[in-house]
Amino acid sequence: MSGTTAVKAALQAQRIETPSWGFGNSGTRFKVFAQQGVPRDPFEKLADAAQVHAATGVAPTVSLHIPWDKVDDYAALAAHAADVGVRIGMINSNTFQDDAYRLGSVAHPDAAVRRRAVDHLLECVDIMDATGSDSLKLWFADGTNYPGQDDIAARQDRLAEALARVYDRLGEGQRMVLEYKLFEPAFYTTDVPDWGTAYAHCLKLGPKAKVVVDTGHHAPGTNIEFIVAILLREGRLGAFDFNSRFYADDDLMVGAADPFQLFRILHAVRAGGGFDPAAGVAFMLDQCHNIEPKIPAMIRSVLNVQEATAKALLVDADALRTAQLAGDVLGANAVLMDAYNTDVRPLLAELREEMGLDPNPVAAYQAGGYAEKIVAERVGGTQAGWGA
Ligand code: LRH
Ligand code: MN
Repeated sequence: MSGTTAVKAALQAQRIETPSWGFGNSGTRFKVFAQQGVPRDPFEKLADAAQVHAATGVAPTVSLHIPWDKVDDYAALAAHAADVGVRIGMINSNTFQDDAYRLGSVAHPDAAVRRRAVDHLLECVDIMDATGSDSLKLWFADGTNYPGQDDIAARQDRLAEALARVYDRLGEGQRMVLEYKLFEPAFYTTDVPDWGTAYAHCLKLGPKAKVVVDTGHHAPGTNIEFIVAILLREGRLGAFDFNSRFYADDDLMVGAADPFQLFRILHAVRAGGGFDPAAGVAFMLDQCHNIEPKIPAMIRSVLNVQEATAKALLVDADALRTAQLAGDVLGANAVLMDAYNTDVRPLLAELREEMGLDPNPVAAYQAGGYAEKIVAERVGGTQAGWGA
């Protein structure tokens, strides 16, 4: 993309969705460290998300997770979102925490359990209607722990049947995005373990079904930008769940563990036309801030995505193509590395000032006094968490 002006325009048009659950308490099976000032309900989560948007200018939507964000009046929740300056984004289903789901949900051997799971997914579409959300995000913990525990193909049949029921319920302008994950909580088979399985189900369902790439859901060493390039080429990349990891699904801040990988992924997005709003790719964060303060971590994460995006947009595409077509291996690699090694922070600081924002959003947030305010105000009640 030639010219700083065009790069700035693309950065200003970028939209990064924050996860409501990233503002609540989270942890591991070993411990959940509660933090003072954590939201007690979805209304307070939206207020915190509004701080991230106010500081960065590019995070206007918040993804909800049901039942973690269950309320009596979803229209009131959507109105509250508007009052604080954000909108409700994707609706995430949850068929991984009920006792009934020990052996799976939509792939469970028992039809009654499958019906229960499908009813929840259909309820999530009702919530999309009530909140104005256009996307249902599906991740299934379904799988097995031991060879022979269940029939692999039969579970795929059950999954396909459930997905078709939900697909048929989608209304005008609504879509569903299917997330894959290699393992955990299942440790032998996972029913949607990789992009190929998710893609195959989406193809069978129809054009309103696309794939979610969660950057923490692959086997170590997986070339995620290859998957991104393929899904974009097929028009089936629906969304990213951005986070980073050193080992497994660590859900650390995006770009923290491997900023070069994030750059390569966003370069593949750019090369595949994924930054074009018409491509319909949603850029979301899906993280857990187990030990770090949650709102500054979310702001830092948005900045990490912006920095990697700016570097990807600064790649000299013409020089790259020329070198690639000439078989100039080192030349082509150098074009990419020049962009990656560019310090884009001054450009982003300048853009923020042009957007009327503080060039240093984290410092601006910390100077604003909101952190102290919520610690003082949010006394009593039950802090939000995963409820597991
Ligand atoms: C599963 C996952 C999925 C969400 C959950 C919070 O690991 O990535 O996207 O439902 O985290
Ligand atoms: Mn995810």
